[in-house]
Amino acid sequence: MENVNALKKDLNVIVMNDMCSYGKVSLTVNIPVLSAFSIKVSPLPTVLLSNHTQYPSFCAFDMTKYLVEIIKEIKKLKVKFDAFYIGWLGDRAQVDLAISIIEDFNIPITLIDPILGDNEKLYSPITNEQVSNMRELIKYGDIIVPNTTEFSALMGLDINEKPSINTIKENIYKLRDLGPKNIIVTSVVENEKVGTMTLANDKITTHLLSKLPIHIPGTGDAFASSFLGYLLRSMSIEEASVKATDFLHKSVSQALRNDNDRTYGIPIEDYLDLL
Ligand code: PXL
Repeated sequence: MENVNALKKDLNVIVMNDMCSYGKVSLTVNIPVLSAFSIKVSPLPTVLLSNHTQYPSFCAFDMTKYLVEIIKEIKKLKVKFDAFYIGWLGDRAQVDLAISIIEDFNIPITLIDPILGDNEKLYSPITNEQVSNMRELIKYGDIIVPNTTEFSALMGLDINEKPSINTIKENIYKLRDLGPKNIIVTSVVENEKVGTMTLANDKITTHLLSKLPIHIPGTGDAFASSFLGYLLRSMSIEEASVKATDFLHKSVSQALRNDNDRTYGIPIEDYLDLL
């Protein structure tokens, strides 16, 4: 990793996301990736699951009532957090909890990964009400990182159809009108390429690399975590977005070459040295 001086500062990130016992997504991706940047992670697990929702069956336990108590105690510690990362939220009460953290903790950066779906489908437990809640929450985001399915869901576009690069360009300012300051759309595809479109500081930049054939769960979590790592290690939003896109591209390319269980997700531990 670059920027050795930037590695010296003590950085704390609080992450509100679900925790799956099996399958490499959400907190089990956030923690190793952010830790690889020497960032301290304080996890707030929103839901405990047996495994992620790409498997045909799973069980899930809502953590709201415990989180309320945990957040009260964390507040007493008066820790200065450098960023607040929000991922998978259960019901409305969890959205309100996230808003209470934003309002009470005075954290300089709020990054929201509006986890709702992928591959032109909402994840099986996600309801239209959760989409509406997320549409409301994103106004608090300094940066939001929807994939193209989440972009369509937030914008009320047909989620069964992958938006073209022109459709994303036409709609990205409208998404910003809902309140988020900066937007990075992931899994953007054009011709034989895949990558990200970033709207930051009023400017759109697109970073596309060679298209990879297979979708693997957890790539959005790895993107958002590495993006935040680079951002906190002093890169601009545009630079951090390019670096995170490159990291994902390299790690997915390698994961495809190896004979991994693709439903499980990227074994991210194997690829931290690519950061
Ligand atoms: O990576 C997104 C994600 C997060 N959390 C859960 C999931 C998924 C994707 O499948 O199932 C529980």
